[in-house]
Amino acid sequence: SADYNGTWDIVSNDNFEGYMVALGIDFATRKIAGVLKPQKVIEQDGDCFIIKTYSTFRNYTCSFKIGEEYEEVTKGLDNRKCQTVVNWDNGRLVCVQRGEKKNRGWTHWIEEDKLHLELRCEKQVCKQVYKRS
Ligand code: RET
Repeated sequence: SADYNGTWDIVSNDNFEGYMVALGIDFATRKIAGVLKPQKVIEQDGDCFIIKTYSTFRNYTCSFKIGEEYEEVTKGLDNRKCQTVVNWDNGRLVCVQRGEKKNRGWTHWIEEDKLHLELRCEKQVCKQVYKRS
């Protein structure tokens, strides 16, 4: 299926504010985070992933193996603990982050050499698109 490896630069970021509000991120942090142009560096080795989100303000790394639930601490985001699992769905990476927040998770997919990311929390959906760096 899809090859996620590479460095990806954000080109659009729709409703990141709504997503951050749903996570309970404070006003000052949201104002800073809302204007960032994050970059993703993805290292994929079969079913093992390391996904790094870099920005001038804060970075976030997660690493996982498909189908293996792990405890994720969303350090520097909303600082919660989630029971997280990522599965394949027709080339898409579908993540469920079980914890205090309902309907929390994300989906990554590649379409026409663009990396798409949908971030979900409660009733909010943030949609980001990245191009190859
Ligand atoms: C930043 C800056 C500080 C505030 C917030 C951030 C959001 C990061 C997010 C990362 C998502 C990563 C994913 C990785 C996939 O494996 C940019 C670190 C809120 C939402 C989905």
